[in-house]
Amino acid sequence: MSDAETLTLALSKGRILDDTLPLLADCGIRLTEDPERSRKLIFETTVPGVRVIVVRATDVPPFVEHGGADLGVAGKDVLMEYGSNGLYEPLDLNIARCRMMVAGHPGANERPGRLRVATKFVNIARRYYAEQGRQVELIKLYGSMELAPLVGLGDVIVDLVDTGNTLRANGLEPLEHITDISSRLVVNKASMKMKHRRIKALLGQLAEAVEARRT
Ligand code: PRT
Ligand code: MG
Repeated sequence: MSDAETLTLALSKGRILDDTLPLLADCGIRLTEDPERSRKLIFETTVPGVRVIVVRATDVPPFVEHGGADLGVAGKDVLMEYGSNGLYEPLDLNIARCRMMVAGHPGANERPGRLRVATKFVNIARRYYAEQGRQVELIKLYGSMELAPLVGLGDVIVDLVDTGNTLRANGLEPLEHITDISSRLVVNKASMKMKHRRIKALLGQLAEAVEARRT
């Protein structure tokens, strides 16, 4: 945990940063420098004692759980895959929305026998197929999942889908909807106790900013 006077918020470059910065701005918090154009990893804000660190999307949960940051923003996909009870998840920010899907060539999921599933979300896929009572072979990848079925690596993929353009461009289709995904605010459990007033105030402001953007 950072010192008692400071709130450290962990974000990741790309969608999370793009969608979180406007919400923070609504709360009166602005970064003093553009993180997308900087090699720095720690950024001060216009609010004294509030700083932002930039980490890999999948590193947000461990940074927050183990006290490298008091708060963080992570996709529900990343949180489900991380699979720990060591974090509070008090607010759905309703940003970076997409769907976790099974995808592949049409009918690929109906193939009899043991389905071969290529994915970076092995824990989510394992849980999903266990609930379906379907035997699968999981193949762990770290990216470019859409390529796998094109070269015969697995029958289907489990991946995030937004517009569906990436699937279409590769002749693939969404086949099964696993769950809806959005990004969540996560909070370190000790920080929630030790910095309760500051965190509660920020949570309230963020919740209002999120609500104002619905409709
Ligand atoms: O890129 P890096 O490996 O560093 O990390 P990351 O890929 O986890 O980060 P990033 O910034 O790509 O995604 C951060 C979070 O954004 C994810 O954890 C999701 O919660 C959320 N999100 C929302 C998405 C998408 N939409 C999305 N469309 N994450 C990824 N995609 C990818 C998807 O994997 C697929 O390759 O976009 C492609 C599909 O998009 P469409 O529009 O063509 O369907
Ligand atoms: Mg990415």
